[in-house]
Amino acid sequence: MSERLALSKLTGLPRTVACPGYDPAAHGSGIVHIGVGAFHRAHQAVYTDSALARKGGDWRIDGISLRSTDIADALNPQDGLYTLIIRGEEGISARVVGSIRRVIAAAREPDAALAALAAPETRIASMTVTEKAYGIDRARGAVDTGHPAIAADLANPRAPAGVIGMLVEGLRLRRERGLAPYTVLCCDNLPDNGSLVRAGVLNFARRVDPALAGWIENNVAFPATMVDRITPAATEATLAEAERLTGFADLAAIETEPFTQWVIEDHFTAGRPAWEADGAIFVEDVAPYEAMKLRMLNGTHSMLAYAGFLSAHKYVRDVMADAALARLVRRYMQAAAATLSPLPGIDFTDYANALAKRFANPAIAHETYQIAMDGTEKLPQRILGAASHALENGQDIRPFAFAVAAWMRYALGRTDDGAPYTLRDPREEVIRGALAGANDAGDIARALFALPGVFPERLTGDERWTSLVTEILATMLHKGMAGAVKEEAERQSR
Ligand code: CS2
Repeated sequence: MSERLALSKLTGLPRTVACPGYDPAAHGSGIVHIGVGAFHRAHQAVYTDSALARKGGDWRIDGISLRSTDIADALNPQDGLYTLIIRGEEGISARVVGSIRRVIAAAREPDAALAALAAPETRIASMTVTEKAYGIDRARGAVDTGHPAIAADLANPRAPAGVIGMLVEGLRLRRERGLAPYTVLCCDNLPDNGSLVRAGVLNFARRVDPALAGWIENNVAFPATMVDRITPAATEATLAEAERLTGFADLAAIETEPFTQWVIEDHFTAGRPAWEADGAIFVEDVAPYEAMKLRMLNGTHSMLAYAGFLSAHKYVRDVMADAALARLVRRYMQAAAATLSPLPGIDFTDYANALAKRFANPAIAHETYQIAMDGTEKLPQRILGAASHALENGQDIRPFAFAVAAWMRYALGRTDDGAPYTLRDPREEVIRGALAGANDAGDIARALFALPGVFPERLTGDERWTSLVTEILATMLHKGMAGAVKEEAERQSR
């Protein structure tokens, strides 16, 4: 293996690799980011890198990894540097990103994580921890006391291990020390993510320290954001490619697409980096952008992930090369667009065309099985809200029913050939229990519709919806997924 990438090696990089346009070591940190996964490294860290290059400031990022220690062990010996590989149809480019200062593995150094949140220079606490990590009951705007991290942190709030507990303890320490709070910036694919996290943080704080809750309510900003960049999990091939491009070993390299988008509510009480320098868009209200992205991009992604995985398509690009499935992708986007309120300056047909092109990008190996993960956490905001809207407004519900039937078929945990796979869903056990003894499409649909906290009453209480999902699921069971997809696409062209 070559030498590891590090600050002292930047001058040794080939000219073809773009370097930070600033001296990373000369900038202090101002952001603590929880969840330093591939997505953060392809998105917020890159915007911050560009902002540092163009506008300077002490805005480097101290990462916190909640559970795994791998990313800390990969990035820290590299002085936080990593290679971002961008793969478009036109070719490949590489850039070394310098905005991450260090990563704290909270499981190993819990005090260091809290110290970073409570440090005077920390002005933003942002996060990408995936939907399931929050433990917020959306319907009630309160924490879910049955969520493992919430339960553990409520019992031991001074030594939190989950994201909400950590944000609250960080704020408690700041208040105790007379420091201004940080702005809390949620960058996960959740509707109204700012308000959602605010509700969870306030509710948690109320349970442990009501005076703190009052202080948070009056002083802490929780701007909402819409984030977008298709970023597959890194593989050995990613790391090998980074080494080939840079000449250095890099255990934190990632690859992503050329497209990137970030829409943010400009409400930061303690300042922020000049993210607009790299094209971030600041708006009054993120909600309509978020709805468009969640329903058109992520909803379609989930639909094609279940139908594609079970049609033996490993990658999203393979799904797009399957004419029948590609037609269903188009149909789904159109139906999702019909549930949205108009957004000035955005043509949903153009947006759909751009999405189809991004999904088809032959250079991006995005696994359907990766997107299929955590379905019960993703379905509500991606598919079920749009389905409810369509049902209530007399619009076409069939594309949504097909998507949900595909998820139900996936929830059985075996392919049409009988090969088993794990669902990789936090409710996996519950699903298995619910499906024990379910024999036909009717039993399966009934059992899954009854899962607590997934399907809204508006859908499960409507016979048109439940019978359509059941009917499509029955076709999937009888004809196999590929057969059902073909039949559905033919129906579409009739
Ligand atoms: C995907 C998203 O894995 C998934 O569920 O739908 O990660 C998607 O690639 C991103 O939201 C794109 O911005």
